[in-house]
Amino acid sequence: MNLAQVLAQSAVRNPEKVAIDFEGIPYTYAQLYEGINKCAQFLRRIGVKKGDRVAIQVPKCIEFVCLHLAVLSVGAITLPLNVGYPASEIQYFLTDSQSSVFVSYSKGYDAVKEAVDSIENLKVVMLDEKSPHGFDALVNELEKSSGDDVRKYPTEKDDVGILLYTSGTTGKPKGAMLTHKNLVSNMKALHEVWRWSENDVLLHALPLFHAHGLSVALHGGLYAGATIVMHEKFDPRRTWETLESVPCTVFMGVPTMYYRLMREWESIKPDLKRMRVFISGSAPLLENLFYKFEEATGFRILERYGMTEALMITSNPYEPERRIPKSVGYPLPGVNIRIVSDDGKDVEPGKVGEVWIKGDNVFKGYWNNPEKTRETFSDGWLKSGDLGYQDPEDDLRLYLVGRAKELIITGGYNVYPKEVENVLEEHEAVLEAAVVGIPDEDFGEKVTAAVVLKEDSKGMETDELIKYCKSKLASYKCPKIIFKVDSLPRNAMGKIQKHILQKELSEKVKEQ
Ligand code: MLC
Repeated sequence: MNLAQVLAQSAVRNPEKVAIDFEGIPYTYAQLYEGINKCAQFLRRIGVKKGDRVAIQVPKCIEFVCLHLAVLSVGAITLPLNVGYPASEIQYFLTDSQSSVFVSYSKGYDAVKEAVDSIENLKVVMLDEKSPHGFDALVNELEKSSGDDVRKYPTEKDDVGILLYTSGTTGKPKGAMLTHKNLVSNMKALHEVWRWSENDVLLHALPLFHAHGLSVALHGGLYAGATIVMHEKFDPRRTWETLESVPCTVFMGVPTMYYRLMREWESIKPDLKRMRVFISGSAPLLENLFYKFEEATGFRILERYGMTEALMITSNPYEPERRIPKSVGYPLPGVNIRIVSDDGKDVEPGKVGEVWIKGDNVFKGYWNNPEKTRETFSDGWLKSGDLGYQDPEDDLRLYLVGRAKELIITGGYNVYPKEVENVLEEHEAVLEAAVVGIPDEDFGEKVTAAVVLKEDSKGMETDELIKYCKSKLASYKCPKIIFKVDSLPRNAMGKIQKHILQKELSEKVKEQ
């Protein structure tokens, strides 16, 4: 089983159809697969073998799609990276994953060059013209390639296809290994539940370096044989205009996108005559946004629940009248869930517990980290860290109510406070730091920090600390606000009381 091969069937069925329209440039399924095959041969030529990790840190572009599916088709593993990651994070991802190839672009490469150069046995492939080994070189290589047949490289269902780094409670991100079986089974389940068809036109405005934009949206659209209209960046006004003018049938976004779409609605009120479904995930969708959106557009947003380690887990039903706010619906075909108490026993239906997951969607484990993998599973069940309950009156419909672990979800990105606290505490002026999520209309939650500064640094401006964080962390992880405090609230055992701090900082934010 190979995801790239499964997707290639769409090219066989409908070669002349537009697969992806990237910023106004159309690529047919035949052209896309020619690109993938040529990239596959290029990868073989530079020595990429089965199981090798190929890290890709480039802005959203058609080359990313071709390279990613080429990596999979030669049995190697794609490691997609946010372009916002600074050098220190990139160095960690490349060394932890022992990647053999790093695909970059000149504008971004300068910022990470020093860190990347220090890594041995790493080939750098540049995706644009400014580098001596730049895009021209790659294109020349591709021109020379005869167009290799992707089906030549057999892959087993449990072979890893994608390595996605997720932030961790202890601070260091961990690489979640997603197998071809995970990717293909989940894609097929969503195809059925969301009634994808080749008549669909998906507006794709999500980043490609996460499960949502990559697996759910890109793979889903290609598997359906649909047309994907791709925008490099999300822009709410342009999204409405495109949904109307193309016209599109499917849109997927995180709640922040829906919030921003609503802010633009009144001034544009597009005609959504061909739209079929708006889907939301990666963060909780607030009830008032669900109703506001329905009132304005006539569409009930279909909310689903997923996580990197299990791809998509549950979904609201497709029938609009059965979509309800606050609930994430029912398990997808082939996915099983349990609601479990602290002692590992199933709770009664209706009672809150941790959501445990089993099925072909569940990942293989964390890269090179058997200990964390063991901690994450119990008897073959993935412990999600999310708290929820199933409604006994409604066929065990799932509701999520919180998290067992400290986690901030900001605009659909996960941030573990520990990672940010570690960075803050490495600063010479900081005695100690604590990070919490403060409710925010736009991002859902806003990363916010409290710091106790050392005696001789009390006069330091917090803006300087934010700037420092941005040099060490992707900007979405950095605190939007940092408060200087004299001490952090602690319990008798000395443990920081995050819920008290969260309340205190929320008040301070309101006062601002
Ligand atoms: C951008 N910024 C963010 C942010 N996105 N800060 C916090 N949280 C975010 N999500 C930073 C920018 O770097 C910038 O910082 C400042 O905030 C303002 O940026 P912006 O222009 O308003 O942001 P924009 O570029 O428009 O991005 C917003 C967004 C984006 C919502 C379009 O965040 C996004 O694409 N989110 C989707 C994330 C996603 O795909 N998650 C899926 C994970 S998979 P500065 O300091 O430079 O000004 C998963 C599984 C599942 O969770 O179930 O799906």
